[in-house]
Amino acid sequence: MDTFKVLEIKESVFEDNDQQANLLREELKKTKTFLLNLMSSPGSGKTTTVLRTIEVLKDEMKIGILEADIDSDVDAQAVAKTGTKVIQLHTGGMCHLDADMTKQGLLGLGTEDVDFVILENVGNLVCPAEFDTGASKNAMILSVPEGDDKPLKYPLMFSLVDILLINKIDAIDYFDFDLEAVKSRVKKLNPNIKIIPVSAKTGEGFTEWADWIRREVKNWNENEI
Ligand SMILES: Nc1nc2c(ncn2[C@@H]2O[C@H](COP(=O)(O)OP(=O)(O)OP(=O)(O)O)[C@@H](O)[C@H]2O)c(=O)[nH]1
Ligand SMILES: [Mg+2]
Repeated sequence: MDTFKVLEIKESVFEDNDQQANLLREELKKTKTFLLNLMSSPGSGKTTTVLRTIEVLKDEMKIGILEADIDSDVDAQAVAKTGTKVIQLHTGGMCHLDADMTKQGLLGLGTEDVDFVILENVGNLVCPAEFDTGASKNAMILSVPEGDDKPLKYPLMFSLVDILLINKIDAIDYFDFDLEAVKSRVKKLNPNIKIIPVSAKTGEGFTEWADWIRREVKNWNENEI
């Protein structure tokens, strides 16, 4: 028997997504729930990163996961195996989540006993960046095999997020991927961004990533938006 719900989320009826997003952030602030929106292209390693993040932080935080996909429940199944609270969201063909859809997911998950939620957004390097989900912070992954030119071709997501994980760094010797060029391209778009090279496969970089999460969760619970 499945240990998680699959929720078919409805397209939002709200016209002003930014307003909905701000309202959701205020609610999350009141309930001391830190919501991290994790975005990237399909296959760059979101679920693998979620699984390793759970492994590192599960003993110190109550974690919940929202898995958003157009179809299937393989990602929620992988998370459910760890015993972590998870819900699978189906977007009905949409390639992003907006604030109202995210709120429907959070209601389905139930956040009373959760203090850190990761929303694995739909795999897409463009659409998800166009909608504020109401998240406390936004993170993205660029993986080495995708190429170092992606910040030049798809600048929006890189310019909006708080942190960039450069994943599959274990595979860098097999690709023409100029790490320093990526860093400088991204910093030009977003001077305050934090960049961490990681491998969700080997765990490289996850101490720094976990430290960033701990710090942001603490800030979220102690400071004003
Ligand atoms: N070598 C290497 N492979 C990785 C790493 N992280 C993920 N992978 C592999 O990349 C593939 C895709 O990883 P996922 O975690 O499913 O990627 P995703 O972003 O969740 O994919 P979607 O949900 O389909 O968008 C899998 O075969 C992973 O094992 C890594 O750090 N190094
Ligand atoms: Mg995934």
